[in-house]
Amino acid sequence: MKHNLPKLPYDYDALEPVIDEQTMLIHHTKHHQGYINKYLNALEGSDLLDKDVEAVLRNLDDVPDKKRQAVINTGGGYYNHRLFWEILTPKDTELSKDLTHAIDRDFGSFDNFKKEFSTAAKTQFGSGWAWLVVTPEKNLKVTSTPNQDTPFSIGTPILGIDVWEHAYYLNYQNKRPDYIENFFKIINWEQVSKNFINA
Ligand code: MN3
Repeated sequence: MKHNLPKLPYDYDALEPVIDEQTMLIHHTKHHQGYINKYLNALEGSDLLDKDVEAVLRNLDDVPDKKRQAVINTGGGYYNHRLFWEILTPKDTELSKDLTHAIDRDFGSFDNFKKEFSTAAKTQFGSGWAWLVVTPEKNLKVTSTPNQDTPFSIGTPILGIDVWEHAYYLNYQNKRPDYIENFFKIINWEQVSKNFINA
């Protein structure tokens, strides 16, 4: 199958002022493209390239030992950013009733969820991601991962925030908490609600 850099569903400057045009351009065309290129290199000649990267990451036991860490790093970067672009939007969107109910059930309230997610994002030491995942029991859970690790061992991610400095440094420098707070203004809740149904 083809492993192309996915087109963004909006312009590079569409998420300003939350995320600036230059950050989006570099993040998409350099970082994300770089992970895809390195993933293709790591698995060159392997029939694992016939599968979608998500299927490969969900079945890491099928990856040869000496390629596994490279797949975790580069395939993770490939997959994580693909999800990240999808769950952002410049438009005002709303959570579905189902997702609202599930958040209330599992976190008590949307505010509690936001607090827990933001704390996970703030306290992820160094580079990584914070996630909202759907567990196999269909519960919502907040978690975080280092580097480009994916959260599949805990559940299917439906929302994630990239807290690598490359995601925010031009605009926010060391102020990761401000980036996280503003991130909530550009979440595509329609897409997250779809992800919730499909998880
Ligand atoms: Mn990134």
